[in-house]
Amino acid sequence: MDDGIAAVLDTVATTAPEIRDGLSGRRSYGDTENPSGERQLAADEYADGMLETRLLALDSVASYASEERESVIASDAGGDYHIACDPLDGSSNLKSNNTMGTIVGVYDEPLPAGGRSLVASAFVLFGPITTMVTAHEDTVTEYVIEDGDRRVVTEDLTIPDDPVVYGFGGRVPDWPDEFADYAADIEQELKLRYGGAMIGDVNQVLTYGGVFAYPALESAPDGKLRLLFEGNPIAYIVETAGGRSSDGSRSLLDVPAEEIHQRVPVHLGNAALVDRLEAAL
Ligand code: FDP
Repeated sequence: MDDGIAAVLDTVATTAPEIRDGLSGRRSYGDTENPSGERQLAADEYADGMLETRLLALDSVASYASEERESVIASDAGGDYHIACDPLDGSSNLKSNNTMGTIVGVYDEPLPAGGRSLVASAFVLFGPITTMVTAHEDTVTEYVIEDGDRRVVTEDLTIPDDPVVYGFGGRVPDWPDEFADYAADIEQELKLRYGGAMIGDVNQVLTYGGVFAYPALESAPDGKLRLLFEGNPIAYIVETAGGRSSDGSRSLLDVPAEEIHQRVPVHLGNAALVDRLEAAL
C-alpha cells in the first residue's frame, strides 16, 4: 500500500480510541449547527477537531473536508490526498448510547470530487467493541482496535451471498410510492435491522447480507445522507466487497459531485437486491 494512504488509515485507527474515550462527557447539544442545518453535539466538534489536526499534519494529506465544517481546509504543505470525513456518523445515537462511528474517504482529486476519485475508504464502528473496515485496491479488511493495536479479523471481507437483513431510513409516509412498494416486498423476505446510524446499519449488511437505504423522500428528493462524506466512502467499501450501490439509477460512485455538502439518496447491499430496487424505482 502507498505510504501516504497507509498513514491516513493508521491515523484514523490510532485516533479512534481517543475519540471513543472522549464521548461520555460530550453527549449534550451546543448552540451550533453543521452546514446541513443539523444541531451539533460537543462530541461532533471534538472528533472533527482531533481528526482535522492529525490528518492535516500528514505529509500525504493536501486537504480536509468534514460534514461538520463549511469549507475545505487546505494543508500548508501540500500532499496527494484529499480527505472527506464524517467524524461521528449517527451521532444522535450518543444520547441513547447506541452504535455510531467515523467515516473517512481518501480522494486523489480536490474536493468536491466524484466517487471514482476515491483511492481508499474506511469506517470505524464504536459498538460493544471498536472495529475498523477499510477498502483499498480491491480488498476489504476488517480489524479490531484494542489496546492500541489494529488486528485483522477478516482478511478479505465479502458480502454474504444469502441476504438476511434490511434497514430503511426516513418516515414511511414520506417514502415515494415506488420505494414503498419495493420495501413491502423486501419486508416479506428479510429481517428488519435499523439502528439509526448509517455506519452501524451498513455493517449489519456487510456482516449478514441484505440491503440498506436512506431513500429519496417526498419532502427531500435528495434524501438525507451526504455524497462525499457518507454515500461515496461507504459505496466504495460495499462495491469492493462484491455488493452494489445506487442513487436509484446508477452507482453512487458515478454521481457527479457538485458541492461539498450535497445530499444523495443512498441504497447499498447485495447486488441482486440493488438491481431490483433500480427496476422498481
Ligand atoms: P445522525 O443524524 O445521527 O448523524 O447522516 C446522519 C445520520 O445519523 C445517519 O448516520 C443515519 O443513517 C441517519 O442520519 C438517521 O436518520 P433518521 O434519524 O432519520 O433515521
